Amino acid sequence: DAEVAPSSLSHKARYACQRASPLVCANQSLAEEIDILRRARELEGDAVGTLAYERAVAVIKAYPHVISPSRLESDLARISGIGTKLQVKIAEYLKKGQISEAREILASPRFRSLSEFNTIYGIGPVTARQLYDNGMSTLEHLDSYYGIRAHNPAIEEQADPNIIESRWLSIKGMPEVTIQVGLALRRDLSQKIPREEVCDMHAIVMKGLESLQHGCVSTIVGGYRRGKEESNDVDIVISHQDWRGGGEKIKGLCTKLVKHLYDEGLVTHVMHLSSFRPHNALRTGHWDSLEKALTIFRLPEADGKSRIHRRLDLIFASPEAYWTAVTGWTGSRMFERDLRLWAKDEKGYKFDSTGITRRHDSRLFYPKSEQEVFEILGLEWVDPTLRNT
Ligand code: DGT
Ligand code: MG
Repeated sequence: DAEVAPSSLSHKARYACQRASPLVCANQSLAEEIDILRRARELEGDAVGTLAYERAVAVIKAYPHVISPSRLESDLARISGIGTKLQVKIAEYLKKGQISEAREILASPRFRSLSEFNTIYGIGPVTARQLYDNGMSTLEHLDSYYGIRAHNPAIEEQADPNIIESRWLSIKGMPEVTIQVGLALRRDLSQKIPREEVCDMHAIVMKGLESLQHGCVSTIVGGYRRGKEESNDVDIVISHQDWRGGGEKIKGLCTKLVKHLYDEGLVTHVMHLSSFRPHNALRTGHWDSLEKALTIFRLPEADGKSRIHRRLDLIFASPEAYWTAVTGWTGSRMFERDLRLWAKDEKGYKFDSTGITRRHDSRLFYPKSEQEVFEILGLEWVDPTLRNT
């Protein structure tokens, strides 16, 4: 057996946030095969099917033994989330080493196009289907539809600092501009980011931040924190070390940092920039929201070689929301979903990246560490590297 889970975390637990899900599991290729079935449902907009297969993949990712036909029958089949239909598919996999439905999906022209479209920044399943249903099947079709030429400096570079304000405004609420940038930069953005480059990006961002505001703290979250060797983007949660008054030092800093990085030529595009949402019924009087910037970033040239564009997400939290933001942005998506469900259905709390609220008396909690987030929610600690559910 490949991995041994800490004894307190049972693979049979109902919620993904109670289980240990390593990056590479004991049944990795089976999990990947079933993930193809999930992908197909996701791309077709079948929310129920997507969730069912996502849960199935999550159960398999936490299952600590190599699955055999007898284990399937005597053990795995008894775990909630593995229904009869899925047992048949797993049995087929154990017999033939593949699932015929997965092979059919991979061979389907529609699936191929939707998958490829969905790799473009700004194109989700709904847009992908709309484009395909309008007769487009290749990225070249999308290029001509969105007016992307082979070389399009206006989109590839936002070279003129004077246009940044208008460019920000025009991008906000204009998904087609995001898609244009996504298409123009796809050769860069489709390449995965090695851990070392994630660290270089983080260091340079924090250097810029220190010049604007002394004493900020940060954590690289997302897949990087879960131990992934290569990431699709870089996600950084930022706050201030001062527990009292730190919130004031963080307010507005997101926009300032993005402008600074833009002026330095590091941020090339700003895809989305949001500030605090002041109203939150459950969290009045609490600085309850996060500032967020979704950007395209490029490291400075090294040894005369230019670097490629990367996606960089910056999330600013007040000190009291820092650890819930770190927890909420570490992922995986399934882990986060079950964390919210667990908090709500089992504990009577509302959990999200902006904080923890007890529902019956609206009491707010300000965890001072990520361990404390788990303690408040009544959960065993799950190391980030075991949240790959
Ligand atoms: P990748 O694809 O290598 O970047 O993998 P991840 O796991 O880093 O995926 P990513 O970057 O899409 O998301 C990181 C985590 O942050 C994920 O668990 C979901 C969460 N997340 C993403 N977008 C949002 C958002 O808009 N709001 C909140 N609260 N969480 C988000
Ligand atoms: Mg990420």
